[in-house]
Amino acid sequence: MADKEVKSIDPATLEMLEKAARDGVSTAFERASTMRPCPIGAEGSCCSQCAMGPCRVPLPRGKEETPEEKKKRRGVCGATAETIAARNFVRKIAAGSAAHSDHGRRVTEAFLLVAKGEASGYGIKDEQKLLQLALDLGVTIGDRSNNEIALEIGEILLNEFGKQEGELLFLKRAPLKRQELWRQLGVAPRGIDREVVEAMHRTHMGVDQDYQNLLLQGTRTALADGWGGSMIATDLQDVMFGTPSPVASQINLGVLEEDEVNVIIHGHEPHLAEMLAIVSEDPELIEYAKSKGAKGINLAGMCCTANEILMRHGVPIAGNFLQQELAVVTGVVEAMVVDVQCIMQGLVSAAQCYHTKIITTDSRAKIEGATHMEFDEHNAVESAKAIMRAAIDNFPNRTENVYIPKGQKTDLIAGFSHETINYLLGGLFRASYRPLNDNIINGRIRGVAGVVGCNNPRVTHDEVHVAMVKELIKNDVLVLQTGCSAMALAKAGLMVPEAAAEYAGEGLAEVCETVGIPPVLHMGACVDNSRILIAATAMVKDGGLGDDISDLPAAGAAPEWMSEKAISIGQYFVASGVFTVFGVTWPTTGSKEVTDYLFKGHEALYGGKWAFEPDPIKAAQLMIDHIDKKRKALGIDKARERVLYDMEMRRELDKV
Ligand code: BF8
Repeated sequence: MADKEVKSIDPATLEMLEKAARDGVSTAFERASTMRPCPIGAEGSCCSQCAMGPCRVPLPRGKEETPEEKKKRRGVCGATAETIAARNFVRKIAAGSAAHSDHGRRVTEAFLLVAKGEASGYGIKDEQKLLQLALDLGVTIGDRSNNEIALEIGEILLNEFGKQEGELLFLKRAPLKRQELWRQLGVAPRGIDREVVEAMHRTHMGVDQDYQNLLLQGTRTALADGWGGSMIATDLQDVMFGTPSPVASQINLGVLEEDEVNVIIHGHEPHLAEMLAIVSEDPELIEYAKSKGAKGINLAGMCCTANEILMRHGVPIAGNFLQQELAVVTGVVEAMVVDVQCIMQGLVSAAQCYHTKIITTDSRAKIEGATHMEFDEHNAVESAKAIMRAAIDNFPNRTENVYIPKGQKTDLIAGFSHETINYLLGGLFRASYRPLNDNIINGRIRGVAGVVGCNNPRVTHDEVHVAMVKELIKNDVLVLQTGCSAMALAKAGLMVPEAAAEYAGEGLAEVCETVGIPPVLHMGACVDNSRILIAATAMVKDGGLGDDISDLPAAGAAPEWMSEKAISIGQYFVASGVFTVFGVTWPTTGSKEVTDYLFKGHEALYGGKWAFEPDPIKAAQLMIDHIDKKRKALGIDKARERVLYDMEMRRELDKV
C-alpha cells in the first residue's frame, strides 16, 4: 500500500490537487485531512433517533469490556449497543435503497411518458428487451404496438413501488432455491416503498429492539433495491436508451478540451445525459459555440451518469467521485450539469474560483449558490438545448487560469451488459453462459468477482480498487465492475483486451484472448449491479455450478465505499448468497454481536456473508479463499489444482 499521505495513485488527480492548492480551492481530499471522522459514529454507536439523546454508547477504548460495563452501555431509553448499531445499519440500507429506487421510479415515469408519446425526443430503442420484459411480466404481445406494450409494462412496474402485498415481480428471476429461502425467512419484499417506510418505522425510537429482527427488515429493504428499484431502472433504461454493447472511449481529466466548450454531466439518472449527448452534436449548437470563439462542444461524464452515457454512446469520462471538484479546478469547464446523488456541495465553492456554472436540474436536488434549470422530460430536447446554450454562453468568461492534465487519458472498452456477455460468450444464435461455466469448471477461470462502489478520501484514491482487482485477475478471477470502481480500473488501463496478457493469470488470459475481452468487464452504473445479479443467476441456470447463487465460485467487494447506497448493495448481494468484502471502515464495530451476525451468522441464513478488510491484497485473498471453498464444494477443485501447478512451474521458469 502507498503511503497514507499519498492522496491518489492517479497522476491527473495529483496534478490537479497541486493546482487546487495553488488556487486556494478546498477539495474533499483536503477537508478529509482536517476533519477527523467521529469515532463513535464510525462504529455505529451513536443513536440520534430522539431528543433524549443523541446517546453515545461506544466500546471502551484500549481494554476488554466487562459484562457489567456492557450492561450499562445503553441509551437513555435503555437501547443496547446492539439495537443502536443495527438501527444505524438498517437506516443506511433504507437510504441507499430509497436512492436507487427513487431513481428507478423516475425512470419508470419517463418510460410511461414515452409509451404515451408525451416525451419528445425519446423512444423505444431496444425492442427485443421490451418484448423480453413483456414475457417476463406476463404482458400480452400479440399484435399490439410497442407503445401499447410499454404502457402496460410501465404501469405494472410503477405499481411495484407502492405495492402493499405479495412480492416483487423480479424476485422470480432469481434461482428457485433462493426465492424459496427468501420466502421462508420472510424477507421477500412486498413493495419497494413499503419496505423503506417499514425500515424507517422499525428503527424509530421504541419500536424494533431485537437486532436480528431489525436486520431481517434491512435485508428485505435491500432486496427491494437490488431485485426491485435498481433492476427496474436498468431494464427500462436499456429499453429506452439501448442495451449497452462494447464501445471504445477514453477516461480521465485529460479528455477535457482547451479550445472547446466543456460540459460535464454528473449524477445518476440518464434521461438528461442522453439528451445532452444528442444535442451536443446538434449543428446549430456547434455553430453557436463557434460564434462564441470555441471550436466545438465537448461533453464528458462524471460518476454514474458518466457510466450510463459511456456504456450507450461512448461519451468520454472525466473522472470518478473524488475528481468532481478537480474537474472544476481545470478552469475549462463551462458547466457542470448535475441531477441527483454523489454531488458534493463543495462544487459550488470550487466553482466560485473559476467561471464554471454548476447547473442543478432536478427539483429534488437543489444546491445553494448553483444555477437551477429544471429538466422537463416532456420537452427534453428544448430543456437540454437551453442548458447547453447556458454553457456555451459561459465560454467567453473563461479566465487565463486554465490547466488540463494533457495526455492524462486512458483508452477503455465498456458496454458489457448481461446480454452482451451472453452474446460474446455464446454467439448470437445460442447466447449463453455455457463457455464461462465450462471455463470455470475446467479451472481456466477460477471464479468471478464483482468489484464495485465508490471512492473515499480516507484511503488513497483508486489504490485499493486497482490493487484488489490486479490481485484477483492475476489469480484467474474474472472481474465484473460498476460505478466509480470501474472508472479506477479503466484509468489504470485494465479495461482493454491487451490488459489480459499483461495482468491476468494464464488461464484467464487465455479465455480473454480467445473471446477478445478485457479481464475486467465494465457493466455500468451502480444501479447496474442488478446486471451482476442477473449474470450470476444465468450462471446458475446454465448448470454445472450448483443450484443457487451461493454455490457459485464468486465474491463481491466495495473496497473504497463511502455511500449508504453501497451498504444497501452489499446487503442485497449477501442476501442473494454472495460473500462480500468492504474496505475503509466498518459501521457496526460498536457491537460485537451485530458484527458477528453480519460476518458469520448471515452465512447460515443466506449462504452469503459480509467481511471487512481494508488491505486490498488481504481482501482479494479472502475472496479467492471463498472462491476456492466453493470450487471444492462443487468438486471442481481438482481441475484447478492442475492449472495452479502449471502456474508454479511458469513462475519457476520466469526466475531462470
Ligand atoms: O452510485 S460508486 S461514489 S457515483 S455511490 Fe457515488 Fe459510489 Fe460513485 Fe454512483 Ni455508486
